[in-house]
This record gives sequence, C-alpha cells and structure tokens, in this order.
Amino acid sequence: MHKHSFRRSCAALAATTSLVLAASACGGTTKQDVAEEGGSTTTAGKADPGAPTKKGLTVGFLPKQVNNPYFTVADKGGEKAVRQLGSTYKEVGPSSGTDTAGQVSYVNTLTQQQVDAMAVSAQDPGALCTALKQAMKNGVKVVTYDSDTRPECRHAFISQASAEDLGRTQVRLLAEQIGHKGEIAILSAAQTATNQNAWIEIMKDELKDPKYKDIKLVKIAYGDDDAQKSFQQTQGLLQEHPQLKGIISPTTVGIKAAAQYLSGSKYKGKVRLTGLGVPNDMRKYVKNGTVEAFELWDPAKLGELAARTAVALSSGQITGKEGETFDAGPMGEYTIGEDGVITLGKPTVFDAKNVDDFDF
Ligand code: RAM
Repeated sequence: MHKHSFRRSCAALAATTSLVLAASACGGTTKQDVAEEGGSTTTAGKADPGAPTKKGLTVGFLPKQVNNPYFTVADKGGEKAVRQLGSTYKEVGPSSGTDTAGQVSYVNTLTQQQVDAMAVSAQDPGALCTALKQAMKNGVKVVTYDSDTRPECRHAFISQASAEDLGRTQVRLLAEQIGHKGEIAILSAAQTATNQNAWIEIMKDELKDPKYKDIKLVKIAYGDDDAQKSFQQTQGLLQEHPQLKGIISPTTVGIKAAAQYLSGSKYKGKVRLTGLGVPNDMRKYVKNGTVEAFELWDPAKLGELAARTAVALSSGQITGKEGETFDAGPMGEYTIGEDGVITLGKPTVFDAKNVDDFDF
C-alpha cells in the first residue's frame, strides 16, 4: 500500500515536473532502485526461472510510429501474446517517426498510469533515457524492441536479427543485383534512429571488402519514415546522381516509397532497389520488375517476443542479465545475450519465388 502510493506520487511528479527534480524528490538512489535500473550492467536481483507467470499485468507498447504498417503488425503480435498470457495490452505512440519529444511524454504517461511493463521502439538512443530510468525506478519493467536505447536505460532489447546479418546481407543483395559495380545510395528513416544507424555502420564496413572496390556509396538520404518525404528523397537521389545503379532502403516505409517512385519512372528495372520491406507492400513491385529481392523478419513475432519478455521480467523469471533463459511459450526458449540483447532469429529474403507464401 505504501509502495503503491509512493509509486503514484513519484510518477505523477515525474510527469509534471523536471525529471531530475522528481528523481531526487523521490528519495534518491536506494538499493532497490539500483536493482530496478536493470539491464545487464547493474546488479539486478536474482532471476527465478521457476516463478509462475503473473496474470493481470498491464503491458504498454510504444512504437516509433503508430500509423506505420510495420508497427501495426508488430504490435498486434504483442497484443495477442499479452492477452494469451492473461494480461492487459495498451498501445500509445506518436504518428511521426521523428517526434522524439512525443515519445518521451508517452513514456511518462505509461509510468504515471503504473503499467507493469512497457515495450518501446526508440526513435533516438539517448533522448528517452531519463524517462525510461524513471519508469524503472518506479518498478516498471522496460524492454525495447526494433530500435534500442542505451543498455542502461532498459532491462532488455528484443532485436529482430543481428545488426551484422542485416547490414551485410543488404549490401550483398544489392551488389549481386548491380554486378558488383557502380554508384549506390542509402535511403534511411530518421537520422537519429538507433536501428537504422547500426545497420548503416555495418553496411559501410561490409563495403570495405575488396570485392566491392568498384562500388561507391555516394549518399545517405533520410526519408524519416514519411512516405512523401521518402518518395521525394528518392527522386532527389536520382537527380543528383544520374549514374546511380542501386539503392538500399533499410526501412519499410522508405523501400515502399522508393519502389513506387522507380516503378513510375524511366529508372524502373535499371536502378536496383533492395532493403527491408513488408511482403504485402512489396509484392507488386517484385511482380512488375522494379525489385528483385529484399528482406525482413516477421514483425508479429518480434512483437510477440517483446510481450513475452516483458511478462517474464514482470514475473521475476528473468532480470535482463546475460545468460538467463526463459520459456517464450510457443516460440521456444530464449537466452539473453551480451548487453541484455535477445535476438529473434535470422531475416528472410523475399523474391518472386516466395513472396506469395507470406501474408503480412
Ligand atoms: C520501419 C521502421 C522500423 C524498421 C523497419 C524495417 O518500419 O524504421 O524501425 O525496423 O522499417
């Protein structure tokens, strides 16, 4: 009872006043606070893998962007799992992929509403940290999914696939399509997005291999996961670089907009396009010859794993430390890796042969 009202007043304070002020007014750092600041870097309490799965929890999902079809599928997967586990699901989030301030206030709202856990896809690695740490201090379990914050600002990150796999395979796909020769560009999402930037770094590293000596990365453009801006950025790339041979767009909004532009232009089938796309968005561009192959994971499974991890954390079965394992129901057993990262699996490559086998 006492803890309850303590949580409520601190959370309310955090949401209405300066977070720094609120943190000190809430009694500074106690042993429990340190434990709850979680992640793999702190001395979180002991995990009890045999603890029963708690029911009646509230789990809030906070995607980068609510009206993005990718997150609609991911969060539906989360919702289904939360319900199956006997808990309550809610979703909040900004409609723009660059509204970082909006994400911060949604974190504060969820904390204030005393959710048991939240699953967040961060638009920026650092901007949400103060709010997320405040959430953890108030006993909320925090997982990130799709796009991470800093490891000390959450208990675990549910990664879609390793950044290594995703960065290198997209370069390999495009290189094959352009015969390992010519100028290429990247069409990304928001300039601050943790996931996009991690993949782009690996792409640059992959391009250092001598087998790509005739490929030149001429530009990285940012479409902010906004369809219109991504379309215009693609148009701009081709105006600025008329010799462009290929584009990698590691965002579902970007690749769709780029495909739409290319398919209605003289570049169709000549300028190659690959990246991360949703099969239902990309099918027609594969069939009309604009796109040969692209890749993705199953977003619903990513959301489901985020939900199952959030509930396992709230149940005390895991704390977010490397080496802990937990039972993710029909998804099988997962082990927490370095820095509290849990990896969903390998991405799938889609092309004319298999794109009809998927419906998401
Ligand atoms: C967009 C978002 C998301 C990314 C996918 C591939 O929907 O940028 O973060 O993981 O594309």
